[in-house]
Amino acid sequence: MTQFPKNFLWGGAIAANQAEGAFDRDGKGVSILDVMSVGSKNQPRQRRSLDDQTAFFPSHDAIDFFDKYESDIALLKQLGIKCLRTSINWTRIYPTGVESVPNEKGLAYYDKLFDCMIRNGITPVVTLQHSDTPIYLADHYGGWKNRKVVDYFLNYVRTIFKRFRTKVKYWIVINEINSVNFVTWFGAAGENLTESEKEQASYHLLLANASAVKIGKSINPNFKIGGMVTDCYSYPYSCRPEDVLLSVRDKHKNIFFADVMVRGYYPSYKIQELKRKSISIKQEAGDDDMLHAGTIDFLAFSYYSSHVSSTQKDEVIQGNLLQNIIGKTNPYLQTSDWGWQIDPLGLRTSLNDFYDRYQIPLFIVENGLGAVDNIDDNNYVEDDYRIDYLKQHIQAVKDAIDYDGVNVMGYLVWGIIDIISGTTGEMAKRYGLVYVDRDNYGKGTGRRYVKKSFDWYKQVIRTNGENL
Ligand code: BGP
Repeated sequence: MTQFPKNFLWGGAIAANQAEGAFDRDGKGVSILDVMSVGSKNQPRQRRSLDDQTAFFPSHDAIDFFDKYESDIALLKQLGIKCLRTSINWTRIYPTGVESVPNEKGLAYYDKLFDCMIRNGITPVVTLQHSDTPIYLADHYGGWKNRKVVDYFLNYVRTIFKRFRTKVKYWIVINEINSVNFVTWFGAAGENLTESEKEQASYHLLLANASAVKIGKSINPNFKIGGMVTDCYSYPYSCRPEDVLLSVRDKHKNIFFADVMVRGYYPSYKIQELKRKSISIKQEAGDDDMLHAGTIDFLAFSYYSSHVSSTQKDEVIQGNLLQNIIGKTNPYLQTSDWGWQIDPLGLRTSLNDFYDRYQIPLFIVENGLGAVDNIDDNNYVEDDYRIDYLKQHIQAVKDAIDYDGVNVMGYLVWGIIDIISGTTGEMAKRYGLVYVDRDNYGKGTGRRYVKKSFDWYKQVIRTNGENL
């Protein structure tokens, strides 16, 4: 009989900016995401002025998790999840990022939230930065390309680690650190980084990640601190040697971040690339030691889709906002309503690939299906398509553990309660096992209704993955 490990971390995940709302309450400052308007499958979110009456900003109310966390956590207790991943919004704690004293009301909110989770038997897994850099740091410092942002971030990190030293054990420093490769809000919001600024920003993010690990361990040696990437496994489109080599190159682009976080130094392929492009990274004394000292305890990753590397660029997938990391459509796969290709076996391949390379515990901290749900007259959603997606992906994890011997710590369903989409800000792109009555423009009662997938996942957890 196939067995998931006894203490397998079954759970769900959300992020502060996509769930909390209350964007200006209790002294919170404005983050980059708070000025991003709603987009759609074909229209990326755009930076707009806060007083622009024609713009709708989904993060401002999101799903009101800020006020509704107690009843939401009670619902998640019924689901039986062992852990919930959420993030701390940096701007609740340091509204502009540069204050010397943290905002006590922001800290008090997360005290209440974590206490509530713990009371309900749900272990918090906490991300320190989930895309919500203070807008002040983006506008006045140019975002992560500026070294000062590392210092401000570490000031915030120190505050958080000290405050929640005894409440939180599992930490993820930066959400999808490799997404600096393809989203603009890592830089000065709305502005594209030049290649050398992007390399400098990547360096700062990696340095911040390593320093956070070091700081965390000095505050509580029992902390388990992970680094996180979005998985970008890329198949060669064909066995043409050119396609195969391109898939290696594409892999380097993304796995570079994991290589540094796990191994503690820049890999030789990156060093050669920087030389070739005459890009020199500005470093300071002691940085190399810091990268080396701050390696991660586990590698966390999000997985939604595999990708294809092809030297023939004629068939780029349309509608996927991450398309600049994608070559061709994979003819063997189906796509979601938002054009993301569905590939459960790809998850197993990725797990093997990561584990072969690093031999450290892996944590799937985001996986799920963003789909259009139709709620019936009885307020019920029969989301068999979601059950099917999750079932196949969990089966792939099971096989990776049982057959391939991969060390997997846990599996979290992304957007366990419907939240706003990260890439488009839409509410209609739903991942949840709980339906939230709210539309793309914030209209609706905000009431929660369990979907069919809720009961399905409940029995998966109850049987520790035996009944899929
Ligand atoms: C990841 C982000 C999440 C989440 C997820 C799904 O990149 O870490 O914040 O948004 O993608 O994306 P979306 O919500 O756009 O479907």
